[in-house]
Amino acid sequence: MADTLTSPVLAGTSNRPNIYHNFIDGEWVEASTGETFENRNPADTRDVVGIFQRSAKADVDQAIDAARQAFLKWRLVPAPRRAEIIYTAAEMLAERKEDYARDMTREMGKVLKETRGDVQEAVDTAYYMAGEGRRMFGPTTPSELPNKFAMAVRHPLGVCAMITPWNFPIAIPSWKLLPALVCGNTCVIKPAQDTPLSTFNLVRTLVDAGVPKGVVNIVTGFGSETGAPMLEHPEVRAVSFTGSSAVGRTIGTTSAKSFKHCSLELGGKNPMIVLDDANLELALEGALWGAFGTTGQRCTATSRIIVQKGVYHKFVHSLVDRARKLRVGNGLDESIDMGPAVNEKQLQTDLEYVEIGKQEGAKLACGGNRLEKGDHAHGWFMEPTVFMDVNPKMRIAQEEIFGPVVSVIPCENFEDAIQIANNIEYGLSSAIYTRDVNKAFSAMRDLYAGITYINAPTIGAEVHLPFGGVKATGNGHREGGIGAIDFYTEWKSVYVDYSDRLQRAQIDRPE
Ligand code: UN1
Repeated sequence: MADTLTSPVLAGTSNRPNIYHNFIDGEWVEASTGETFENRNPADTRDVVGIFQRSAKADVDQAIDAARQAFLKWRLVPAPRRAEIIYTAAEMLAERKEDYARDMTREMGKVLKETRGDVQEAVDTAYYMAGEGRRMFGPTTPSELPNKFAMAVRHPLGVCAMITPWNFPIAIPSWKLLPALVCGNTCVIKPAQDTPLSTFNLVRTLVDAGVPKGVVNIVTGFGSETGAPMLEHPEVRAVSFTGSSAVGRTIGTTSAKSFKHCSLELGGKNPMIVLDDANLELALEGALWGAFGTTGQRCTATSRIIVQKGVYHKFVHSLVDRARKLRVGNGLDESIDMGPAVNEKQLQTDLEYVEIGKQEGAKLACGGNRLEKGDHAHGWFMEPTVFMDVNPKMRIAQEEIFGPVVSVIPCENFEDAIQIANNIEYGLSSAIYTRDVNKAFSAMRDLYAGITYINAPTIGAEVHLPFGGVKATGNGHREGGIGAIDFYTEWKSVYVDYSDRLQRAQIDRPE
């Protein structure tokens, strides 16, 4: 297996890109279809990052079969031993951080400081999950009967399928793979077709750290051809998906038919409230980072800024001024603030929403255009875009855009702000800027979302806290921290009766 890992690709030449194979049962294998797809650099589409397999059901079945076989042994490896492998992977990932960040910027577009953060998020997750190997606590509790012992233990589920997005191409796979592995599950992962290389980098590290063959498998391809067969396979016990609410609904209903555990992390339309008493400079910095970081392509991106009327004009004016100064370009250049959209389709969606906003009567305060001259000629770039005077009912204030387009909405007071913030289909992240401790605590209680930040933007979740949201953002599960351990384990209650006689719960009671 070591040999196959040192040569996971058919080496490219200067004008022929690398060809990557699926990774199944510790071997690099071609897809049964004989077909492939290209992964191109969104900052310069002349640059082909790699050629990947376009897989179908037969390939998925093979990977699931390998994972099912591997589960028989992996589940019996003591959790602290599994954790040691994950700990080693954390150390290796930290060493490889710069290379993997560069690969990620090249295939996905976000700027280097963010792709370094993405790899770091996987390092953090790995250290946390390695620690879980010596916890994985379950309750022991008194029995109601004498000479009887009771406890609940965590068992792995079996084969887990993961379908991951392109916006956090190492961090999000790590949120899924690492807790699944430490709990004793085996995995088949289908990365987004825009960012498969980053998943290869993560999995390569896990295997180099000692994860045995068949325990983690990668099958690349498109959702309908490669993702769908995972949802229907009877041997898959859990499905974890991060992506749009529309796709999440299909994944949830399909998985339900065979009673799979299903974790959905879906859309967001995250509000940031700025009250009259806020530190305005801090709120501005937060708004720029929250709205235009990752080119607005985060589930947690700040996409609505709800500003109280006393500071509204000053805030919007400064926001527009600062947004215009952001440098847009190739994220490999350290001086760049914002990279391209991930692909042409996403760019078209962003530009369509600019038109929708204009037609709805919102005021385009800055941006709105594609950038296609000079250094931008070969990528999917657009200007950071601010709409002001947005009515909260407008589509640009209700629908997830997933691009660098932010809506500024005026509000009267705190109560009005909370109502606007909550009056939405989604509920992932939320933020409020205020110096009033009473309002801050009221917002912590009243903002209906999975995450609330006080005096910080809507992005920046840490890996040991629950990550996920309410309403159309998910189905009640959380990633990160202990929530992930809950998802990837099944409870078993164990009773040991050492009384040497039949004791009947609920029936044998003292007179
Ligand atoms: C996502 O938005 O898809 O909190 C994930 C954050 C990151 C993770 C975001 N740590 O912004």
